[in-house]
Amino acid sequence: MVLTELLKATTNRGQDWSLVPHGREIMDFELSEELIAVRDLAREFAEKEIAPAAAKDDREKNFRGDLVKKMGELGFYGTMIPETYGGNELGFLAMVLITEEIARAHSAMRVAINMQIGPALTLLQFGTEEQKKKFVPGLVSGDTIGCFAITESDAGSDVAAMRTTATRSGENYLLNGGKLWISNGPVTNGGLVYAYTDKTQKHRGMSAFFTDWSEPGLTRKSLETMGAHCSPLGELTFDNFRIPAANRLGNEGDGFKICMWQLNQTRLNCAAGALGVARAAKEAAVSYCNQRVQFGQKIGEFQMNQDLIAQMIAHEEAARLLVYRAAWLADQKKPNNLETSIGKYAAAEAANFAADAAMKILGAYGYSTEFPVERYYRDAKSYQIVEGSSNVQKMIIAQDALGYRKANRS
Ligand code: GRA
Repeated sequence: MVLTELLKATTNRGQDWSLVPHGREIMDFELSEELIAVRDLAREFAEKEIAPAAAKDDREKNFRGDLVKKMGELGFYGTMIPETYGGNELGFLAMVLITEEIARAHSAMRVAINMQIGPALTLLQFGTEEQKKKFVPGLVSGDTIGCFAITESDAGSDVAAMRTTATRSGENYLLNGGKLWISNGPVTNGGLVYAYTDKTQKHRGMSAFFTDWSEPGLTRKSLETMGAHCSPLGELTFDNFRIPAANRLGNEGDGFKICMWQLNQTRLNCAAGALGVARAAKEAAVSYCNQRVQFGQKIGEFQMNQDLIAQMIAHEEAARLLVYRAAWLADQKKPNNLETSIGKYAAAEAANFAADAAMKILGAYGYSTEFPVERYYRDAKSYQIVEGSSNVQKMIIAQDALGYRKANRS
């Protein structure tokens, strides 16, 4: 009775309440036709163009610049960017759907999306009109190979511990120091870099810059890692590396907040990538369970394997809902830092659970480098490390709950 009155009071549509059980807008878990079409396009591209070469590309550590360009032509980097700058404004949820499909085929190719959208979105949010016109379209089309340089040898989770400095010299800044573990570092020709313009100020002394990396004073070194082999990773060293003052984003001292804002967007891409790996590992495990016969029966009939499959699915589905919620909030322009951290944490853990479970189910075929599960296992690990480790996400979530520091600040 009370609820009936409440429903009547919260709607003025005058439905016949006896026939309409909910009587007002209900939560909607369906994707729109538009988003389904976006997802299907990305799936088709990933299955036809990325998946067939994934094992070879991983083994040979190929950087697939051709595929990076094709994804740009398809509009995959433009979903949060207005048409004026070459985008399509399909939204954050569209980005998440595309990213999951790409990562399901080959996780390393997902990184490429993040390297384009990270700088593009940050320029859009904090850049001048001139900076946006000059730099965003190239990132959206894939003509510019993007990156964002935050991490240093002694500054990983603790971003404010970075030591790179940017000293004003006439119409330029001179950068000194270095960045480590920078995705696309060896190949980028346009990205963000964060440095201290005033080291005495800690968080408030950091500034953000966009550079085409073409000036002298930059040394690049390629780095090797366990997974994500097709995503070139590098160390950048700056010796009086020049960046025009006109390329600074915001004011001097805005860098830390710009960086935190940027990480909140790019974390969502990582979360979506982790969903793709979780799904790929689960699909491999289910398919193998239905083929492999041991002790006279399909191994899917063993309850211990059913236990793993059920847990994989529950973790993956829960993470997907959380990631979709964060993306939906972003599309509604509502605060979503907390929800993004929850989604990123859940998806990274789901990917690792799934890769580990798939390895157990496939046994030697999982461990073998001739089959993809060992690649999922290696690539899944990255999601517990990049864009704020699982521990950083847990810290953000717990400290928000405990009232120590609010997650939704921007
Ligand atoms: O009081 P105030 O005015 O000085 O401001 C403080 C705070 O309000 C100040 O920063 C502000 N702030 C924010 N402002 C807006 C903090 N967070 C935000 C925010 N979200 N929005 C200092 O705040 P604090 O809380 O004292 O900062 P902290 O303790 O130094 O750091 C916080 C934290 C640990 C969360 C942060 O450093 C962090 O996120 N660390 C993780 C670093 C990370 O994610 N790195 C990723 C590197 S890039 C990468 O992994 C590439 C992967 C590529 C791929 O695979 O796609």
